[in-house]
Amino acid sequence: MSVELYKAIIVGPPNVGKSSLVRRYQSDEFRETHTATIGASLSAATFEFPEGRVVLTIADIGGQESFSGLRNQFYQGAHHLLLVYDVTERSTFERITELHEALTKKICIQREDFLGGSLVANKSDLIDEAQVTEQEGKLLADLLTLKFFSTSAKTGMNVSELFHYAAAESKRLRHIT
Ligand SMILES: Nc1nc2c(ncn2[C@@H]2O[C@H](COP(=O)(O)OP(=O)(O)OP(=O)(O)O)[C@@H](O)[C@H]2O)c(=O)[nH]1
Ligand SMILES: [Mg+2]
Repeated sequence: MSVELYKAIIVGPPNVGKSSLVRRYQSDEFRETHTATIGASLSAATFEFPEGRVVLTIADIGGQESFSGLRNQFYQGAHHLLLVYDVTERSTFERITELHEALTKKICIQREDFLGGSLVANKSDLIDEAQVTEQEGKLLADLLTLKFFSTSAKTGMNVSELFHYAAAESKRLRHIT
């Protein structure tokens, strides 16, 4: 059976819930406390497709990192970009466009590959505290040609769909030529 390897990077301002999304997907857990990710944290997830297995490396980049260092080694060779904001903090939504621009410039993908991407509106369980509407999120996703996901690491809403899409889209883009 064939095995294909891809890499997704999960980025966004501090405290938006990047590590929580990965934790929910990998171990179906949620923690109320925030422990800032220092540098990056790597994990891998396996997906079974009719054509074979896909192993997705997930690089969870600490929010501090993405605005100061933009250290190349974390971004190199990425196939899928997961851009996360917190719907209860409008300022995190407002950082997305510049972050998207900086990262797409920075990522050195192999020439035969394409970079896929998702825009992730996290903490969607906090409906009463929302400062960004779903419509605004979808509009921005269309503008940046990203797939939009409204997620909650707390309830698990759309979390497996998100990572499954990253794997499936990486595979699709690889085989497009
Ligand atoms: N209500 C709610 N809280 C969340 C959700 N996701 C994360 N949180 C909380 O938000 C805080 C930050 O979560 P983290 O996953 O550590 O955030 P991060 O984006 O990895 O932060 P950095 O590593 O500093 O960049 C924690 O207190 C989490 O419990 C969510 O979907 N809903
Ligand atoms: Mg983190």
